[in-house]
Amino acid sequence: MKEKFLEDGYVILKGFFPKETVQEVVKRSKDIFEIQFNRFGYQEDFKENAVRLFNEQQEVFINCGKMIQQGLLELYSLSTNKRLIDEIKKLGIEFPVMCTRPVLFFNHPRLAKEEVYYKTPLHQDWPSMEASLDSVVVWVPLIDVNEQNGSILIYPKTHKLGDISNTVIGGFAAIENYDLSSYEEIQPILEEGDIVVFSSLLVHKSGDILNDEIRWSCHLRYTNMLEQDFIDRGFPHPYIYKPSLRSKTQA
Ligand SMILES: O=C(O)CCC(=O)C(=O)O
Ligand SMILES: [Fe+2]
Repeated sequence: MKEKFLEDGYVILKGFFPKETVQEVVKRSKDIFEIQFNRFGYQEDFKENAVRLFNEQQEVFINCGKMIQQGLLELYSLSTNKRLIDEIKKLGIEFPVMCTRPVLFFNHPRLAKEEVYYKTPLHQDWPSMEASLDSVVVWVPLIDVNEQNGSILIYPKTHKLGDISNTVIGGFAAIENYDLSSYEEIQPILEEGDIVVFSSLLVHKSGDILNDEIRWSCHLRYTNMLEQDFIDRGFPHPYIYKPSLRSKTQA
């Protein structure tokens, strides 16, 4: 499997997590939103309530997202799952460390101010991570995904091109005007529990959401502390996490 991973730049592991494990991540995320829906007396289904919160209480909506991103325990459990870490090690990441916080997406056009917030452009993750050259992304759909609800699009073997990003779009190291016509484009059809592990240099983007569903997924990124190039670059970490002290500065 490692040879295929190194050759294609990705591997799909069917049924890797029990369905209940990934369902729980969605449920607990929704529970956080529900607390605010209740506060405002919203009584529609989750999607309608979320759209309403987004339109009427945007800061609260964003804060719910931040709390989930920052520390939803089920999301962290998934990221540190022993079987997952063992699998990553088998792919050659001898000493994996999470080089970004886990990312959780709940994508829907009506839950975003700009397209890039629900649909990532063609990009590579590596330039924004600056992690080891063999660093990996674990893409975990939290619902069944397909071409209707915007499953990820990946371009096998493009990791061998190195860093080909040439612009930044919404924080993503995007690729514009690059001829990828000789590469295959695949959009995996995946069920809850399936995962895709791909090289952080693999070119990918979000699919279009053609139905009206919220597309839930999470993305976990691991660097290899023992990769020589990463060691020689002194373990860069380009992410900034800091408090805003807003209540003081706005007083
Ligand atoms: O979930 C997706 O559609 C793509 C997400 C992604 O590429 C990223 O977060 O870097
Ligand atoms: Fe990405």
